[in-house]
Amino acid sequence: NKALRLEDYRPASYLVDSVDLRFELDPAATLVRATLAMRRNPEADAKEDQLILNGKHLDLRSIRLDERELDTDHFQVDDEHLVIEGVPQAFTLETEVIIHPEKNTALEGLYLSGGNFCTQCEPEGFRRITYFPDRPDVMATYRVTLVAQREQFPVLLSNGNLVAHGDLDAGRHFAEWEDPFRKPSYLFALVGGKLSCLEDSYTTASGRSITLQVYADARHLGQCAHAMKSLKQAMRWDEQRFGLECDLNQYMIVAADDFNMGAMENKGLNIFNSKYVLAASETATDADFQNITSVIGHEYFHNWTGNRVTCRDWFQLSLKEGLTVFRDQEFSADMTARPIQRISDARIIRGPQFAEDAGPMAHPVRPRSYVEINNFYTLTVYNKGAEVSRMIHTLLGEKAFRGGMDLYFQRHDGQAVTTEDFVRAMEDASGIDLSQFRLWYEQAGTPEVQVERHYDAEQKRYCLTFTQSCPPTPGQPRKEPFHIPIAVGLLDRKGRSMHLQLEGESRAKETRDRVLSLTRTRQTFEFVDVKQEPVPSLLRGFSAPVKMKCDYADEELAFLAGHDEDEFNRWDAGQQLAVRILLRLVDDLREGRPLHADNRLSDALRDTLENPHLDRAFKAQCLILPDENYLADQMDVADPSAIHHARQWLREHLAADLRKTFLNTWQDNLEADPKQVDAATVGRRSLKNACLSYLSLLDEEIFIELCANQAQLAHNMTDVLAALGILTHRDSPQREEQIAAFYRQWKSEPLVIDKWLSLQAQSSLPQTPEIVESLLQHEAFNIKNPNRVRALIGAFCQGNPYHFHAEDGRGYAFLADRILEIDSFNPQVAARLTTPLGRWRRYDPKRQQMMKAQLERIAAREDLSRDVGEIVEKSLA
Ligand code: BAL
Ligand code: ZN
Repeated sequence: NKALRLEDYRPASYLVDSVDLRFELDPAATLVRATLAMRRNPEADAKEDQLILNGKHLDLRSIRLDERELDTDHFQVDDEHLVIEGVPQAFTLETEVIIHPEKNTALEGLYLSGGNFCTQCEPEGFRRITYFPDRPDVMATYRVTLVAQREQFPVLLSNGNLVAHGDLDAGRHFAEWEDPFRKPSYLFALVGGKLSCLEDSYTTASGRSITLQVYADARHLGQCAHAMKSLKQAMRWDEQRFGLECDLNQYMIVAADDFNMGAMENKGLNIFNSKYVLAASETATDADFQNITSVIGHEYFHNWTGNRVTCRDWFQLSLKEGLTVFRDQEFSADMTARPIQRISDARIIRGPQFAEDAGPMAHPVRPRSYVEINNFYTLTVYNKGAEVSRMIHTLLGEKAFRGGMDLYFQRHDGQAVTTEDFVRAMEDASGIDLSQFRLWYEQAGTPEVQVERHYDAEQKRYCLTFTQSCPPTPGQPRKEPFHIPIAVGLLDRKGRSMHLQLEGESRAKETRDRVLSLTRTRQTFEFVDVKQEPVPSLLRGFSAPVKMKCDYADEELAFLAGHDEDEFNRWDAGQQLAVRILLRLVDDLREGRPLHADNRLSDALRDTLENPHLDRAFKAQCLILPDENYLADQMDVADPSAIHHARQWLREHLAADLRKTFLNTWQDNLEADPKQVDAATVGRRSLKNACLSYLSLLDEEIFIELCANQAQLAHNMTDVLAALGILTHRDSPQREEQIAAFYRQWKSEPLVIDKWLSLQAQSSLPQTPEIVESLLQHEAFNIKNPNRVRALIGAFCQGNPYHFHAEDGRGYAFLADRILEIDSFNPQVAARLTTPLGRWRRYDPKRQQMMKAQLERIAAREDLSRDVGEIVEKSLA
């Protein structure tokens, strides 16, 4: 498996001006006729007359060049390419191929989901549909004709506008679609099947009316309203924040049950994993509703950041993904509550993204090489990429950032460009030099920033000295210093933010919250006129994706948790305190010492819960202790068992210590309208359920009864699942009853059954591994469906570290078996599952040996996919 390198990029030899596609849709054998108007690329280096097209799993029927049938002497075909010799400067190429959607289990290209045709072409699925220069810098206009049996496939959709439709012979009908915008092949889409449609319209800021359609199967049409509402909110938001208007007459969203990704931004025809479209308060949690808002926003925002301006090559993936995640995070923050959104963004970065940075697949936001591009749709490219866009925003400020975005579109609309083009637009619009900042795109790994502080009481001066470093990552043993924006505040004894004046600045500048630019390896910032020794609030709002290390005393963390005006840092101080306490407990457990409680955390949580000025959703966030995976990442050698027991012990201790406060808070928030999903109601629900989860740890049967009642009687999925989640960890008759009752009630709703599978997979009960094995055989489980796989296998192997890392190695063998099984039909999904095994170096020698043995077993498989092969190979290197 050969790696592709960024430095080997060359412009395409031939371009495509227009594409005419005709599909005769048949599940077993679909005929695809493609007519491509092609010409030599004046930008191409070599002047050879050889045309190389991508094509995979295609049965070639015929080729015509300028209407002349080519015989086999003039072309060669292998598994991946069609090569035609001696093509002219400009020509028309017509190919006919047969493809087999029904047999397509990889879910790339054209396949069937629930009996409907749908497509997934990003990044390289179009080559499974027809022969084509399948790369994002080849952009063309598309005209698409879909032909199918009317009764079986009454709805026929593709990108753009419907220009003709009608009946044909033998019960067939057709629809013809034209997309006026030039686009890369990865944005092509078609859908065909029995679908119902929720329709609405949207009037843009400039007064154009756009038809909005959300397609789903008929029985789920009642669950599409939230998606539609989110779409309209996203359209308005992008006009207001970025001055970007929808450029289409018709915007379609289709819900598909079988989907590798979350959703796909195909021009005018977004195809979504149904998980990110369908929601009703009886069937979806508040988190599901929020995810839908964010993913609908994300795909819509791609229409400008991704579609109008696309990527030159796949090394530039973060150009569209990082920027679009930043945009969707900002949208969600405006639709809900900014600090809560930021906490959720930071949880992803500091948890799994930092782990990715520290593991065998670590790569820069703009990777330099890859074997299989599907493996690079990562948290680094997406979420760290979003942090990189956010840091540019922080350094430039809103106005200059907006100027940079305007300039980016002005320069590059209709083009396929690079991250460098984006940064240059930001620089040119703002006049701010981002030369050093570019290293964020090029260097992998998580920077660490060590802080030293010094107060000179006599001179009233306060110094913060930062020292940055970044550990080696594969292929990058040494790193240059990054440009790190560090937002800071200084708190006085009463917890008020002090005036901030740096040495050399005039007093006039009134500021209590500012961003320091750390650019050197070691750098000191000296504040003057500091009347008392402050407690610094560092990296406010998580202003950079770094590990900030400060030698705070526990009291200082508790003080910040009680006073910081920056809500993110207030939450974070509590988390840091909890991490310290938990790691001490882990040590005590490992050394066989008795466990002791630390009152500082209880006191801080009590103060938080009783503070009338704090938002309920924020309080609920403060009650969630750092998760087991995160704690494992903070240890030199992770000990999943000790972590699990220490965390459980601390939760029980907090429950006992704060019983009265939890009970009062739970009672005060009982009235949360089950039908509402507004921010205030969601906050109420999250807080009462967080309290209930603590109360259930007390040895009081009443709380278990309460959970059983809530699981059985609540009319809101968040409430039901919160209660059932508590019960799944308890070996009790109520557990069995409620799990069985839940299944009976929801067995015809696959997305709800995913929740049922996940809860059981994440249980801490000793019988969980057997239960997970047996659920593989359950009628509700289908290993071919990516959502089911993630719900059961993903939840067990990534969301239940205690059992996955069981000392007998059974969890590892279980995962390796599943990876091998799934790899034979869906490599993309199999590759994603491999991550936990790749972290083997983080564990003790015995676990290391067992995890490594499973990776070697996978690597030994002869017909392993490129996807799994790359990850396994890098994990073992
Ligand atoms: N482009 C793939 C799915 C997404 O990021 O929107
Ligand atoms: Zn995206």
